[in-house]
Amino acid sequence: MPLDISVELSAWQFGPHALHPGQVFFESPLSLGIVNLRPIVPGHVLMIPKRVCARLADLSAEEVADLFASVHRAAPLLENHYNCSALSIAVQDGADAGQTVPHVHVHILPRRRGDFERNDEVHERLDAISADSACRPSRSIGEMSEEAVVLRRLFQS
Ligand code: AMW
Repeated sequence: MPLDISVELSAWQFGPHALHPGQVFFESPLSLGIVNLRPIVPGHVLMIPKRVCARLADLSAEEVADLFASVHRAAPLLENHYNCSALSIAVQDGADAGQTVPHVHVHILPRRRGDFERNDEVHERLDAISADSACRPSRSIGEMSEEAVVLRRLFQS
């Protein structure tokens, strides 16, 4: 009998959420790149430290360096893959700044001219993530895994 993809166990957590292995598209010594449950734009992904840690200041210097080196590596690959001209790279560090998952995460969003009516709307959309979840339903593991398979290939060349 085939294994139900949705119940496969993962070694990794994103805050309180167990990650499905199919969500991970990038791995470095201390960081992971994961596809997003509810992306705001196509290619909106998250870079996270492997260790569950709520705030940026809680990370070690090695974890910060590895995390941002991972963002630096992924950013141009994503911009090119999504045929975009820019990126929004954002950290909501703490609940009062809009952080909804208590695990440091760097949002990477491929951007293009005119993708939002007002450019700063992207920040409002990031802030509205939990409120938005009713009208922007969570993606299936199958859909996220398909995206991750494609993104993994970007790092192979
Ligand atoms: W925050 O408002 O904490 O800056 O952003 C949380 C991000 O995490 C959102 O982009 C949301 O869609 C995403 N997210 C929440 N739960 C999961 C999950 N289990 N897997 C992947 N992404 C998730």
